[in-house]
Amino acid sequence: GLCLALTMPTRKTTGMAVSQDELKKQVGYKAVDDYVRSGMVVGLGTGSTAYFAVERVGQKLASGELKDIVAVPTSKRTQEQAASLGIKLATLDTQPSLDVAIDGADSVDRTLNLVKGGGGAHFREKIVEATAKTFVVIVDESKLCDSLGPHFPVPVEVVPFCHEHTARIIKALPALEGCEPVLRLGSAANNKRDGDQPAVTDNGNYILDLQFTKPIKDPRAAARQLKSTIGVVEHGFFTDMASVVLVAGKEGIYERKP
Ligand code: ABF
Repeated sequence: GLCLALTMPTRKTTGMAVSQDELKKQVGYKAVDDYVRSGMVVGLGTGSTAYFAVERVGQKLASGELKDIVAVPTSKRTQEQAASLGIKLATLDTQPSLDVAIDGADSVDRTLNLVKGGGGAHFREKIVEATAKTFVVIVDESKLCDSLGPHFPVPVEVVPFCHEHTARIIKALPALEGCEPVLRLGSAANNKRDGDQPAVTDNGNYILDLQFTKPIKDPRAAARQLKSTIGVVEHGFFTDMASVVLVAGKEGIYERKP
């Protein structure tokens, strides 16, 4: 349920609307301030909101407010950003359990099931975030939706070999009725199709963005059916994973918990 805990009123800036970028910064910083303590092993997410959480960890290490942080990044670009901030990096091979992971999302439904992967990093995000004791999702209000599907196309990472065959199989899955799989072109970091070649993920695979015109009735069934489809590496449904969702709205930041 929605537990409104207005914790930080959005800074009033002469009545001007607070930009989406400012909202992302506020919620990224707040997640680190509220959930990251010295000595923790932290999963660092990917995307323009998670970017600010990474920035905040770097800032607090530099100021001495945080010490002895080990971070596990969820993409090459987060790894580069964290390294540039002097954050000590590790992988799940040496850090099998994380204290906390912080990441963005593309859609958050009423039961806090997520769609992620707009940034093309959902495989590494999911393998990292599944090991975290606490998974903190950071979003601005534009990510909230009544149901998954039409709000944001669901990314699915697939093996390049016979990806058109895999797309046909996905299209016929009962729980994904009506979906239109579209091969992501151009940069893997967004679904804006800014190129004419297939996008390639950090893991060397392709991405199908599943477009929906009708709400997905059962995201958990959709996740199960995708996961058992040969050729699918990982899908963007993150069901029953979020421990808490921090939402940056015009009235301030509030938390939602399952
Ligand atoms: C990442 O956060 C991706 O899974 C998701 O696409 C992204 C949301 O992007 P942004 O925060 O830039 O809106 O974890």
